[in-house]
Amino acid sequence: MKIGIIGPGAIGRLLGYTLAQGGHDVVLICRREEQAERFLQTGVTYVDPDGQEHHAPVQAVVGGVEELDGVIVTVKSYDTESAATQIAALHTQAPVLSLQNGLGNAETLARHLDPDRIALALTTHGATAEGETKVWHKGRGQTVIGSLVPPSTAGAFWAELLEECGHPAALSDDIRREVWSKAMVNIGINPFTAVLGVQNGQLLQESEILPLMQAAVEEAERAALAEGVVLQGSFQRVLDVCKNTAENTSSMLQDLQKGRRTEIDAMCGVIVQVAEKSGSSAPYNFFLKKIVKKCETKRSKLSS
Ligand code: KPL
Repeated sequence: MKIGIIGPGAIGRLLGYTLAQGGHDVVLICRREEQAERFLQTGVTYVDPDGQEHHAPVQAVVGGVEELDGVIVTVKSYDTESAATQIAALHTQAPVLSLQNGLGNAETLARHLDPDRIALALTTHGATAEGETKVWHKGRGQTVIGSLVPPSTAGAFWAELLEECGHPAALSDDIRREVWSKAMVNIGINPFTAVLGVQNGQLLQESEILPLMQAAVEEAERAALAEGVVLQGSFQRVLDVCKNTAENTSSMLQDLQKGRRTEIDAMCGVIVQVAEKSGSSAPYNFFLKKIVKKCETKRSKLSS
């Protein structure tokens, strides 16, 4: 099969390598010519969890590509709109898989594409990009996939494809709930680590901060309910993840450290919007969004 991947960062490269070594034609859809050229020259360089380096040839383009059998979207949440218009312009009805952080990505894709084509995935595989073409597979995890609109077959298509390539993928019949549940964990951890400049485990030592984390997560749970998603015990999951990923630098802190835009809009920003839509407010999430945005501006000024 011929599979396009929009957004060849760490997860895009990991999936690109997996599919290419499974015998598929992988087309990495890049934003920059230099990166596309490097992929054409060297393929994807994959470093497995034991530190062994492997290579897989891939195609790479900037812009459109014809006759795809599937499209994977791994761009940052704030680039989903542009990925959606790019896919809509491809004139294909192939299934689309969003493997992205935060809330609202599926809804953005569904504004441009037939919702029956769309599947969502979450993964706990640890991967880090290096340079233009390399990916370090830091830790094996789990991938769960589901159709945006069950009973469409989009989710099963992707789960089978990845399984065949040796990447285990569990099928969920309520992926929307899983996405919201993961967002609760991100809301409870990412902005706090980003603003305080600490690793995930350090939050457990911050006794004045824990009640604020809890308030933000409970507020987000109420927003989930307003969207018809019933979640309970999210704050306990936040504490468990802090413990289990104690040494991790959250993706939001990494973004700030690199002077990049964060995905705060797709986390606290969506909670604020949902609360407003349902006639209430979400002051903790509003404040977290504001303060992370301030940090973004400061950091990007420092790094420019
Ligand atoms: O997903 C994460 C992130 O950093 O974005 C957590 C779960 C917080 C792990 O670091």
